[in-house]
Amino acid sequence: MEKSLVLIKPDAVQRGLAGEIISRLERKGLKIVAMRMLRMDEAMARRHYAIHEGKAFFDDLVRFIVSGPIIAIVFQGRHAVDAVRQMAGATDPARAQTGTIRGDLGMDIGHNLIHGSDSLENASDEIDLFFTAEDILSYDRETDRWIY
Ligand code: DAT
Ligand code: MG
Repeated sequence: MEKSLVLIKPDAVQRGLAGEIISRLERKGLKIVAMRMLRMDEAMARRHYAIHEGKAFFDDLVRFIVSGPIIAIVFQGRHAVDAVRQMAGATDPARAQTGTIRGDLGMDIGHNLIHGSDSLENASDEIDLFFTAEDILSYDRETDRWIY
């Protein structure tokens, strides 16, 4: 099944919204298969956001993501990459639809609460930046047969 890397960003941790965000993704049916809390350093942040290097917002983005603890989570499920992106909503919370995490909980593009991988290929690379193969747990949930 597909895996997606989710980051609960520093603003969400500071605002006490980590539980709310994780809960929404769990309630959808996505399964947590790895999770850790950490504070990214600049080198890790630059690697994670390498595709944005050179853009006007890159330095602010790196400064923001290292500004406090984050929670990195691997969510697994059918179409997990798209499911997380849809639930996160548009990049700018001001444009994100009501019902999405960013639309419901955020105000500003520089404080948009959550990262979700944008493709299966990027998900795999992003997961490797935060987790080893042994960190990813494979297990069944009794509820899975009621989700699929
Ligand atoms: P997403 O997080 O929706 O995948 P992205 O990959 O295009 O968005 O950009 C990564 C992060 O960079 C995004 O979550 C917030 C920040 N960002 C993107 N575009 C921005 C902009 N125009 N101004 C300020 N920050 C921006
Ligand atoms: Mg992105």
